[in-house]
Formats: sequence, structure tokens, C-alpha cells
Amino acid sequence: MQPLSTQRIRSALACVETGQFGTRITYQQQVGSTNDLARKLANNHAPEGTLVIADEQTAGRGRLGRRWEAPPNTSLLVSIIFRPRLPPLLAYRLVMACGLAVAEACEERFGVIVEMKWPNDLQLDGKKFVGILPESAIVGDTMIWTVVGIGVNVNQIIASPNPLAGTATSLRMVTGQKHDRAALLAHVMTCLNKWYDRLEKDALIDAWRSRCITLGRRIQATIPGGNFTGLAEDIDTYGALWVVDNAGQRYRLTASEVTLRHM
Ligand code: BT5
Repeated sequence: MQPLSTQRIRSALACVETGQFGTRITYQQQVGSTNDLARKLANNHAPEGTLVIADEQTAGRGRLGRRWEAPPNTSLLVSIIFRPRLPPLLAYRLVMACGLAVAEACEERFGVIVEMKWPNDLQLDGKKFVGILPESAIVGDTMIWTVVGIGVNVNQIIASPNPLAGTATSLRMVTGQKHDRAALLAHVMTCLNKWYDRLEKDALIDAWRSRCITLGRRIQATIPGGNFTGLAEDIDTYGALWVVDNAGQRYRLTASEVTLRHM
């Protein structure tokens, strides 16, 4: 399998219709975090649809100060710059659009069944293979930009003694084959272009609701105030999760502050 390169990414994107996504790309073989570089470019007026891609991250980030692990030459690591005319309250819809795009692209290309776990994980056979990290610049009531970082485990084999062995998987581990990351990126951007047109439509939330394996399950949520368990009932128009506990009390959980475990 060849390493990524600007040329390979451009060739793959040229074969498909992706709208504005990928018109501008920045590829680096190694970077601290693609989200950090994308934020810098966004602050320097990079247009919507700019993609920042790396083969390796030395400081890949998850939510809440966690790390994203990705051995060189194995993963799809991409950050997308968005500048939608969208109230900041609806920013989470960008994560939903990206999640749906990755799920659809993987299902169409590889015949797998992707499970979506609220708020930002995609799984195969109950194990995580995609993580999504949104970061926004907001001034008053205006979203200036949002960067959505996506990490996809494509060609790594995750096995003991790797501490992620019990909880993480890759497309290669599930399909038994290595895959072309540039072609996958192009396919994801095609699907994203479609979902981006529906950003403010109910169809986006409905698609998430119907795919989300968290709904209807008992979950344990860790929030800044502590832990609680309850039944995940619904996802609202802002992408927040509604949970009812054993006493019938309802809670509204937002992605930025919660760690969730299915029970
Ligand atoms: C996420 O955080 O899932 C968001 C990850 C976003 C990564 C992308 S890569 C491109 C862009 N640039 C960045 O710097 N980040 C984004 P969270 O929900 O906090 O999950 C992090 C947790 O997932 C870690 O604490 C590990 O337990 C686990 N983990 C780390 N690396 C993993 C991997 N490759 N596959 C599966 N699980 C992983």
C-alpha cells in the first residue's frame, strides 16, 4: 500500500463530485494535530471546504484532553474547515453530517455495517474505528468557523499488548484487506457534500436517530457533576441526548462534557 501524497489525494478527489470539499488541500506527512493546523488556516481566512490531511500525528487529540492514537501510514486523519451560516447552537449538526458521510462511504465501499454511538464514535462489531472532534470559533451569536477532525482506523492491526485492543478495530481487521485511504477520503467527501446540503433539514437528525445504537439502551454517563445511569430516549434538533434515570428524571446531555458507556 502506497503512502499518502498530495498528488494521490488530488487524483482521488478529481474522480468524484465533492462540491467545495477538497478544492483546497494541505497534506503533511507528519503533523502535531490536523485540527491544530486547520484552526490556524481557518484563522488565516482559509475557505470553507479546505481539507488538512496527515499521514501521522504526533499529538492527535480526542475530546476532554484525550489522545487519538494512529500509527504512521495506517489511518485517514483529516480536518475539514466549515463556515456555515448556522447559529452556534446547531454546530453539532456538522459532526452529525461528517459521521453519516463516513458511515455511508464505508458501507458503500466495503459492505460493512457501521454502528453510530452517540456522540462521536463510529463502530464495527461493537468496537470503535472512527473518532470525530469538532472545534469552533464563535463570536457573539455568530459561528466564524468550525473545524471537524476525523480519524478513521483503516489499515492498522490493533492487538495485545496495545491497550486499545479490546475496544478498537479497523477496516482492515473487519474486512481482511488493506484499503486505499485517498479513495476512501474522496468517497467520504462525496457523501459529505450530500449531507451538507441537508444540514438544516430534519432528514439529518432522522438519519442519526435511525442509525444510533445508543437510543433505547441503558447507558452510564460521566458528566462534570458525577455519574448516573439511565435510558437513552432521544436525540434533539441540536444533537443533544435525552436520558431518563430510574426516578423518571430527564437529563439533556451535550457532547462537549460527557463520556458515555453502554450497559
Ligand atoms: C474522539 O475523542 O474520538 C475524537 C478523535 C478525533 C481524532 C481526529 S484525527 C484527525 C483530527 N486531529 C486530531 O488531533 N484529532 C482529530 P474521544 O471520544 O475523546 O475518544 C478518545 C478515546 O478513544 C481515547 O481516550 C482512547 O480510549 C480511544 N482511542 C484513541 N485512539 C483510538 C483509535 N485509533 N481507535 C479507537 N479508539 C481510540
